[in-house]
Amino acid sequence: PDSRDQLLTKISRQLKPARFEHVQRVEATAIKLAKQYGVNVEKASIAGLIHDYAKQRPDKDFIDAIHRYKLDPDLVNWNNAIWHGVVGAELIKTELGIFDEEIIDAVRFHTTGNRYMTKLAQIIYMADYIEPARDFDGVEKARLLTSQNLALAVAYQTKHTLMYLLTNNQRIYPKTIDTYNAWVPQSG
Ligand code: DGI
Ligand code: FE
Ligand code: FE
Ligand code: FE
Repeated sequence: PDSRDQLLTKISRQLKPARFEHVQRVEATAIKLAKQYGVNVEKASIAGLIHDYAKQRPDKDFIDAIHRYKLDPDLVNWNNAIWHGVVGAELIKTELGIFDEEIIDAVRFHTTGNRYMTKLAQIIYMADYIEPARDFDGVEKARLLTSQNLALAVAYQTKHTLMYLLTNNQRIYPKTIDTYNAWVPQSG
């Protein structure tokens, strides 16, 4: 397996500087959360670094991969926001030789979440949302919740992402709704 330095070199070839800096902040945030929540720190580091590996690929690469890996055909109706995690996970296996299912799932679910997420996947989902350069209404609440209760933080992010997408007339990927239904605490 690659050392962290080898991985950094490969990732830096795929990403523009601002995005490369983002993934390093996500890594650092994920490592802190992994220590707090008793998750494998090396996996958190790798997953943080690679989560946006495919973010700057041309659409054609994703369309090709959806066919080549026989992924859900409905994926062709979506866009980079959805592809870079779900399809990016397959590119990572092929191009980086990272096959750890838990790491791959953390990448796969980092944008939409999923009904089932390991602690590692929850950490990557949250670290991406709260890394130090993120600045939006509610980010402080998200940071506090993440430090107190990971599951409630996942619910908080999912709800706020949904509200943001609805407000901006964007389509909702069905898995995002699944995530909401699975993680928002039952009441009444
Ligand atoms: O890649 P990042 O910018 O670090 O962050 P991300 O992967 O969490 O989110 C990428 C984008 O995906 C973000 O602008 C919100 C968008 N997104 C998340 N869920 C959905 C979605 N876009 C659509 N259309 N539908 C969704 O369900
Ligand atoms: Fe992303
Ligand atoms: Fe995210
Ligand atoms: Fe990201």
